[in-house]
Amino acid sequence: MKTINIALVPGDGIGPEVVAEGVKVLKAIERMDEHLSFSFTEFPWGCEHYLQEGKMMADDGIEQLKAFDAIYLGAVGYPGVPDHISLWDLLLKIRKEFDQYVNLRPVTLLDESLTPLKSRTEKDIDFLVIRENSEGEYAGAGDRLFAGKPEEVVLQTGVFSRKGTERIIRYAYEEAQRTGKTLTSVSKGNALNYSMVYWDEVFEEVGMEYPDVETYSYLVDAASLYFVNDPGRFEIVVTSNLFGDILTDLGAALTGGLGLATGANVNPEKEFPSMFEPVHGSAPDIAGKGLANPLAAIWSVSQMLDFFNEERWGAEVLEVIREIIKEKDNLTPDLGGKASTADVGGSVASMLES
Ligand code: GGG
Repeated sequence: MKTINIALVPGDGIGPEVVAEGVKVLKAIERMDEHLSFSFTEFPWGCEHYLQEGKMMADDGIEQLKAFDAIYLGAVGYPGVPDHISLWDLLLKIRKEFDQYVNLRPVTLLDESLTPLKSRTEKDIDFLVIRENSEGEYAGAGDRLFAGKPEEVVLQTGVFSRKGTERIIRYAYEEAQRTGKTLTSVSKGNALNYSMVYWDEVFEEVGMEYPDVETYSYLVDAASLYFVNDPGRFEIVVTSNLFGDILTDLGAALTGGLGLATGANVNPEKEFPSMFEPVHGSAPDIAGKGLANPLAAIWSVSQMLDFFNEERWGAEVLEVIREIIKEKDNLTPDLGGKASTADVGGSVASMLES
């Protein structure tokens, strides 16, 4: 029997509602697969914890999480707690402490009714963004000098180390080689004349080791335009932390919105737990109303299953999500339906079991 030990960090707002549906799906799989089980341990960390204790997670939170195979996170952020605190002291802290340097964000259209792009079908929008997830523009390096004075200066430094840049680009080449897909690097070397020139150099240098991989290189502004005008040209995209964060929200807009955008924060060496999460935030305006779309959180369960070499289940979960979208009669309001968060999660679980 294989057991995957999962730390649940439902977090804030709609986080607990969508995580509950992902757990429902995992429990359904457990009922069907006598060789696979999941253990769940919940941690009540997030903004409420911050308002009561003055911190987003326990002091030894990272130590506690180390014992798990995976972390399943809902959402972070809530009014009353500055966004940079909720992000840095929980989500980004976990990514950094566990060296989850690869962020896998699929941009995959599951049904053509979901895209605002005219005449685009599922085969036109189906690619993977591999986002650098440990440094770059989100390194947290900077300073605020002369605060409140007329000469105030604020610095936010992008950090592109040899190790960090090379390993994400190498990961992307490996993925392109394994799948036989093209690889596109997105950067901005014309304006960011240190960091992105370096990124482009490393992309070319590492590429020498993968002569069979077909590559393209675009500036981020051009790539944004192509995402909308000609998404079919992308198969695998590798890009920096900030560009990946922004481009994948654009990707979400092309494929049904944030209710369908998933992300895996991966430590490929499995030295530390990896973390699986919907890309969306805590959406406080709809929290507690049963309106949140749980499909992104359920899709992240599919990514989790893939990561633990349970690709058959990963693919089945994604297939059921696709079926539910195509059937249209069991969707949350963001996708034009009337179903509740729990209805949708329950349908995924029962369709898997049927
Ligand atoms: N579901 C996780 C969440 O709450 N994300 C909010 C967010 O702003 N994430 C930024 C990032 O992924 O870097």
